[in-house]
Amino acid sequence: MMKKTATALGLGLGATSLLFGIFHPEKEAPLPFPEGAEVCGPKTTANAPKKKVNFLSQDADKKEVNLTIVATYNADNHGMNFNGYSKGNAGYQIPTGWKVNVTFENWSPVPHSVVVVEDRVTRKPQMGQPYFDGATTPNANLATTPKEAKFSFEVDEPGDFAFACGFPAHAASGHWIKLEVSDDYEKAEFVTPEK
Ligand SMILES: [Cu+2]
Repeated sequence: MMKKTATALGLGLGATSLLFGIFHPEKEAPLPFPEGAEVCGPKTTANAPKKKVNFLSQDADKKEVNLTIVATYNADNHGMNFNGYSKGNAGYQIPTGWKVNVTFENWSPVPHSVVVVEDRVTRKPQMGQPYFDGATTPNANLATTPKEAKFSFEVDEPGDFAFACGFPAHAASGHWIKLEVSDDYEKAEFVTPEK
């Protein structure tokens, strides 16, 4: 517990900056603090996204789902996260045969991208080509992806896949979330450890 004195607060913030300086690979980049946020402790402020995003909307009759996938949504995994999650600890479940429209955003000055691969590929240093036709931001493996990109693809086969960052070694460092495709799902869902 931090004492509520100016000195203790100053020391606490100093120590926090020092930690970020050492462990945060994007220390050149401004952290995604929400504007006007009160600094009341490093954990909450560092992990707060700069704005709330709707990660999923769908039309079950049309068998179509719209996803918003944000790289560096918050400070999780040193910014190497999608929608605040990393290492496959959250992800999308989508019924087989649906059309998937992705809006990708990168909120970090560090290059990131997204490409759909089989989940085991996330352990490799390079992601290679997308598993489904068109399921990638442009030039994902060269990390020249723009700040915002849209793409669509069809999940025409069930299986365990991943939305992975194509920047070399990022996926192996945990920059991926799950994409599970199954005939058993009746609708699409964004599943997190909290629900
Ligand atoms: Cu990345």
